[in-house]
Amino acid sequence: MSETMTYTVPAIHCSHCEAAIKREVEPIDGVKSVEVDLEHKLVRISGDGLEDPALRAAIDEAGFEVA
Ligand SMILES: [Cu+2]
Repeated sequence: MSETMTYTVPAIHCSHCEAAIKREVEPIDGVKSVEVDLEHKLVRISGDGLEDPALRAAIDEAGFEVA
């Protein structure tokens, strides 16, 4: 079953931020798509069997804090 998790990441502001987050999050098991909304500072992750701690850790690994 597919699900979507949305995180608010206030510090994202440009395509480099977007690329950094995608680079860390996309390889995670079950992740099918990562959408970064720079205007609203949101990261939407869709996939199967997503685990919140792993996604948060990946965003952190990219250098960003989840609000
Ligand atoms: Cu940036």
